[in-house]
Amino acid sequence: MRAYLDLLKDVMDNGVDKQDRTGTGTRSVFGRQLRYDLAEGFPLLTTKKLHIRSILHELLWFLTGDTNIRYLKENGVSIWDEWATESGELGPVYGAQWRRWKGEDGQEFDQIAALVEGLKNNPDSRRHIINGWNVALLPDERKKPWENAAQGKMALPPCHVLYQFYVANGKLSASLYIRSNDLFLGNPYNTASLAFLTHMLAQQCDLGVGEIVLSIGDAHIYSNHFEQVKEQLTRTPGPLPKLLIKRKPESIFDYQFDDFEIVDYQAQPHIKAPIAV
Ligand code: FFO
Repeated sequence: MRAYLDLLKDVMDNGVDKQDRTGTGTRSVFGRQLRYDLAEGFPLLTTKKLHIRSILHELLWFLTGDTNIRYLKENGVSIWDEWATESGELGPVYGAQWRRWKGEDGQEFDQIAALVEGLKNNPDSRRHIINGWNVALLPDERKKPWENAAQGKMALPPCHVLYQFYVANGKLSASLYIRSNDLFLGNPYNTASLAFLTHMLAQQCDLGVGEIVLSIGDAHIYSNHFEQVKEQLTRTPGPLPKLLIKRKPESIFDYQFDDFEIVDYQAQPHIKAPIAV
């Protein structure tokens, strides 16, 4: 977690002030990498309490292929509310691309099912990839997210664009390319989400867990998060919690919220910050 705090400091000290789509303004650097050895514990930020509920429900929702926020709302999760249409649609975002990528003749590709098959049957493959960047369905950046969604485009293009998995010495590692990363609010969620997914896939494939690697394109701090970042940089990270998965579900699609327990999460108080839309 030290590396995350170092990155925040790097951006504050060396970043360039830039305008952005949301009109908020950011300070940003380009091209950074963070890595976590999952053997050292579950990479949940300890210098600010995170809302694990939101992270886990979001991941389970992606895995169902759903792109309407109804499921999230039913479970008290509001992190996608701002981008959806009035009926809760986000257009063909993550879930749709992961589970139902449409080929030319309308054929649908389930990238997650194919990934699990590949990891089980051909672990040494260098093609264990999940890609969210479906060029045909990218939104028009001049329009609002919900306007794009209403027209069948993605409300937002994927931030976590490309996942690659790697098996060696009986352990599963994951690498994720994030084109644009809101370091104060998004990054801790994205890190934990990738760690959850890696643990789930490893369990399904009877593998141990290795490392997760996050490669970030535009790594930025929104200008209305500067004070919160300064507060966070005064804090010292504590020991990482552990993840307990209480049973082995039939498939990667059968995990439920209550299957997961985070043990010994000792975090410092939450720090509130506004989300840029
Ligand atoms: N938009 C921005 N500006 N930043 C992001 O990281 C993202 N996301 C997706 C899509 N849009 C984004 C949404 N992810 C919060 C955290 C992650 C989000 C959206 C919102 C957030 O407000 N977190 C609060 C607590 C809210 C809660 O969990 O109920 C917090 O951590 O303090 C990137 O994936």
